Amino acid sequence: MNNKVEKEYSDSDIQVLEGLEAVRKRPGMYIGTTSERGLHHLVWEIVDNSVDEALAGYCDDIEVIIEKDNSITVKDDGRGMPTGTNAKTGLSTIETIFTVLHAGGKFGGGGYKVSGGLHGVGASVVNALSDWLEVYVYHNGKVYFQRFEHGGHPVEPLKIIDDCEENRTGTTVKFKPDASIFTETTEFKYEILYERLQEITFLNKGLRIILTDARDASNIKKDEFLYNGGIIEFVRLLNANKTPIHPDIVYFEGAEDDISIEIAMQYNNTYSPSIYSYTNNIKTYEGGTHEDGVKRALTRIINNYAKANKFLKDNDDPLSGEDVREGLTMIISCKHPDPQFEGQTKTKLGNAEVRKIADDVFSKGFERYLLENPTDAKIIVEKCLTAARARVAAKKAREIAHRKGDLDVINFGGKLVDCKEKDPTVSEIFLVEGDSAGGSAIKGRNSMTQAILPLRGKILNVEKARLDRALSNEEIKTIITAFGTGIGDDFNLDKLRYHKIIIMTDADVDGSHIRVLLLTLFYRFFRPIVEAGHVYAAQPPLFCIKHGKTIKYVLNEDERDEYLASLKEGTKYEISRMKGLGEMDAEELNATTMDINTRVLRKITVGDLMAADAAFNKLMGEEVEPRRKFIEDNAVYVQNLDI
Ligand code: 28G
Repeated sequence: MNNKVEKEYSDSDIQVLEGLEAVRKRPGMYIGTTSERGLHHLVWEIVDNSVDEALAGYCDDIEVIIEKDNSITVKDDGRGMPTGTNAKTGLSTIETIFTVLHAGGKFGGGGYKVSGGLHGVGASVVNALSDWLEVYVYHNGKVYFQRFEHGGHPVEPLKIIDDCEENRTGTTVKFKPDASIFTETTEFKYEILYERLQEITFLNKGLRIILTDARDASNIKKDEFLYNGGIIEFVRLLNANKTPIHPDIVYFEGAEDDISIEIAMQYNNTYSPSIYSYTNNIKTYEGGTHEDGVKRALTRIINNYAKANKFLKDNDDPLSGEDVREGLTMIISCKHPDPQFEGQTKTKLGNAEVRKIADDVFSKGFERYLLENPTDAKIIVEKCLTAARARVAAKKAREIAHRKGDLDVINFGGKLVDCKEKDPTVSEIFLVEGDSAGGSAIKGRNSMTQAILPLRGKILNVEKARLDRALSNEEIKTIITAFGTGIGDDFNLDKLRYHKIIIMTDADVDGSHIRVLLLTLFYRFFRPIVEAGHVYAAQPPLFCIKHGKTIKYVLNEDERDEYLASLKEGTKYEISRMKGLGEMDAEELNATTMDINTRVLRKITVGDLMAADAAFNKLMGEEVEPRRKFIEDNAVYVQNLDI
């Protein structure tokens, strides 16, 4: 009997280490990627546990510190992790949480949990991917402590190392990511932490998070986030460089069973909606039942109000969903004890019961708001009516364009240099930044299969332009015509004329700008093309290495170093930094970025579009100049978008 117990013990011990080893072998499976994004994911895993403690109602202060050595400290003032023994593992609860896979993620016991998507894989994954990790728990007047090293191996069992004030409770976790796993970078970016921690505090009113960057002792950065207005203040920030058309930010909340819904909204004078929804603090990029419920109610309530108050006559067509969302900034936050995440990127809320709850909460509140605020109601309804008129006009314009030219490519200014091939599966179109790069691309292309569309200057910002104006923009018309799919109701993926659409822009600020604009255009008008995997980014190389008769192009510093290291000792070589696209001649451009045998393409994903869309509010002010300045000031941020 005793033997058996002992045997089970060592089995589970081995399992623990195998579990952590599995995480180290395939970190991507647990945190998605070991890039900069994955590195920051470690912080989210730990912070999520503090936020869960806040959601449970026991914690209101969280501190995140980037320490001098690029390690991270997270502190919370919750109840402190339980200090007892775990019956299943025979280890302390704390050691179990940090060494058993998933032990941190799936606690029973109700309450809301931050989980879903990549989140919730738990503290053990962070431990497995850390050089070292320390946990301090303050509880019953004692400080409990345990340290792990080299991917999660406990140095000693949990022990009491000190006394503390009788009433102090909380958890502190310190860790240093393992540089042998995070080979791209182990440097934390203040802006990335800032963005997400601010978002978390918006979504949890009253929660305070303090972020400190202590790496540079002569310049310690510190920000404190605390929003008693919660998502109302989130909407205020999103509308900060826009022009609201009514003074108040409208806010509703309600709950049924354990499911709560909060909505904050305000219309501005732009033409596209900025609606962001969350469930348990996770952004639901793909929407879902909470968003559907609110949207459905919004359309219904505005139509009812417009009819009852004679803005719409009996025979008029009702306002469409798009009409009532034009220029709407809205945050929807749902808290659910058992959220089901669906969709391509697991960011769509699936729980069917939420649709009605969201509809009820919003419609009751909004109906009352319209009745009590007739002046604002009139402004809002009139904006929706204008949107409807523009929609009808745009449809007519589209129909006329259709009939007139049957979408003949030659009709549009002749800027597109088409390929000879008509079979879309082997045809490619390059969207090239600038006329001079466009010229080289035309000379350097394979004219059988490669079409070139030079883009001059800035593509119209489709977020700010209403559909009818966007459709009269030359560059956009040319793109729509060239693709052949049509847009909106007419969209037909089968008519796509090129199965590879390749964005070719410089790796500088202007290039980033054009990429963001193009991705936004795709997000609005051509999402299925991206979903079907037809959109790519060309990757112009950064360096050219010549030795003997060989010319080797490499994309970045790492590849350069790797290639140089692979050369035979004593090999003489010349290395040069590549020029921008516009300065390459046709031959160079072909060899580096266009030739299907040597080029490197990166597939653009729906995730890239989402990132571009989310960045939009940040990147795009009203005027071109401040926008440009913002992008320059935030070049790092734009690069973080990975687009
Ligand atoms: C500082 C960085 C990260 C945490 C707690 C508090 C409790 C806890 C954490 O319990 C197992 C789950 C719920 C009972 C819960 C303490 C209940 C009573 C806790 C953190 C068993 C885990 N007392 N604070 N885990 N519970 N903070 N911060 O990790 O059902 S994790």
